[in-house]
Amino acid sequence: MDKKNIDGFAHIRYQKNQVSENQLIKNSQEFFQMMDQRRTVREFDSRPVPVEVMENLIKTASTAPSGAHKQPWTFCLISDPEIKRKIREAAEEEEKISYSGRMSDTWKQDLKPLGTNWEKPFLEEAPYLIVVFKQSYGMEKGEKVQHYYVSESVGIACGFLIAAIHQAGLVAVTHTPSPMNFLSQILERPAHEKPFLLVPVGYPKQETFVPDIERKKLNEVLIKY
Ligand code: IYR
Repeated sequence: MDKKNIDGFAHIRYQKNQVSENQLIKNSQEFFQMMDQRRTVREFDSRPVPVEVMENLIKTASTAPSGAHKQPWTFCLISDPEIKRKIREAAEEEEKISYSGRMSDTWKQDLKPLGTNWEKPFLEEAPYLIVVFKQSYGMEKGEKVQHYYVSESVGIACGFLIAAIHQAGLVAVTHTPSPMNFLSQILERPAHEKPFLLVPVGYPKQETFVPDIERKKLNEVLIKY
């Protein structure tokens, strides 16, 4: 029997091969080593990326678990230079205000090691921008549909997206200009969708540098009981 009825709803058999302890260790080590190579990169090469790759990355992000399986996300994929230009212009306008006043001195001090400022050339240089929207509620046939744990769900999908980008061989920067409502206007998104994250994606510039920063050690992030 591959199907089972629970409370009137179909459940299908799920099979995952039993993996040996040694294989578990090998798999988890290899995945960690691969992910540990990921770095946020803010400088992109102009080399184009096939749209099929971008679609695969977004398909992967959309496999994320979500509250009541409502999948409360929309991914806008932008390659149009004119739209990228508009996004850069609007983002820089907000960032200029943020860096010159909205952000506290402590915040700006904390960002010093990352070498960021209000200028965002990557918004035009990256071959693609992915703008992730969270859907506060759904709209189906003109009716409101309730969504649950929206930020958690979309946050997990973004984690999948960032991992998939790295695994494919590309780089990204998770950019959160604040406020981000200009993205709703430029991309003409409906009222139930709110901008969540802006992710420029592409090949890294031939010669690029990233901040010399370290990740916390396991004993700083793990408490075993
Ligand atoms: N949104 C600004 C500032 C910024 C904030 C944090 I927290 C960062 O980790 C990085 C940048 C910007 O993108 O420059």
